[in-house]
Amino acid sequence: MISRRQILLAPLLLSACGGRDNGKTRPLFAADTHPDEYPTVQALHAIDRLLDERTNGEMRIRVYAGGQMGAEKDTLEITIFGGLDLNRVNLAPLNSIVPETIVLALPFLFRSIPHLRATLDGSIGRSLLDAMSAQSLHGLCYYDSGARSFYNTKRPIRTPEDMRGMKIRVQNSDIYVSMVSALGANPTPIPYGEVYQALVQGVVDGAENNWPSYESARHFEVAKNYSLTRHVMAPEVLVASKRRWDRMPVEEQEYLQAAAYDSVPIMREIWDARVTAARSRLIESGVQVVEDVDGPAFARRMLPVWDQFLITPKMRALADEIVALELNNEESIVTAE
Ligand code: GTR
Repeated sequence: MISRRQILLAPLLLSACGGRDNGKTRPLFAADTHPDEYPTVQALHAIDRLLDERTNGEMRIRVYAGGQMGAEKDTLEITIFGGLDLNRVNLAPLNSIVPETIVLALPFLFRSIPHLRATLDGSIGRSLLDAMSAQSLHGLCYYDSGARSFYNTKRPIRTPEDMRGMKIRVQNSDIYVSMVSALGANPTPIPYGEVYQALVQGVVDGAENNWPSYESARHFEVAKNYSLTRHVMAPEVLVASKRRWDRMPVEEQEYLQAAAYDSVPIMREIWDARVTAARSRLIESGVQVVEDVDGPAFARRMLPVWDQFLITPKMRALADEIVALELNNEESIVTAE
């Protein structure tokens, strides 16, 4: 079925199919659900600057921010069939497309942000990006998304019992649905751009996200109880359409891949500063932060969720490998959240 949005996007999609515009190489089209100042979009602009410098303006990126291209699930489909060249999405909508990615979305998998970053930067991270090529996507890099925590309009959440019966918005991924059900609440998948309205209208009582998204999407204005459950640390991902990737000369592929990798530390710096700033602005604006969350009680409820989603020995081995990953001086590495 062709949607209204796809019809509206038709001219863009058609021009996306060709590599050149009036004899000049046209920019790569990139989508992001966040507004322009958000760290993931800033990372796309950083890639554009790096490409511009390194190729004398031959390779550029045009960023369509703020969800202009639609919800992540839809933009991923467009990327797969080649109508978008680049797409920055959260891992969640990729879970049903590339099942192995579920491993990184397992609740309470990562001990800390340094543990997450070490996993993503190492061979496990790369192997999951490579797994995307079977689904017509080329995984370029990961970006930080911090830790996700629950927030709601009703009451402070300290234990899973406090969530009983609450309607909680989740991302478009089965593991989030199961996770929220296992906590005794009612999961409702809703696209990111519609969550604010759903909170205002009481369609849902709460949602879950990191500090910058909670602030940027203005959910804090309605749902003022933010409980530091830090239940998921699934990252953001930048993917390229494999159709486009495969048509690029090797040299261009190398420029793009290198610029994507080089944008990761740039984004991390922006991210850490943004988390700290968002957190203090939100506390100042009256958000009630619940620090004394019973973490082990939440984690215990997640054991059946792990069993439900680790469906192959390979996925189980990957999760075990991540848990066993040791870091030097992990305690002393300072990150924002
Ligand atoms: C944010 C993420 C978005 C989107 C959003 C959501 O943290 O950056 O890409 O996935 O969460 O909850 O839908």
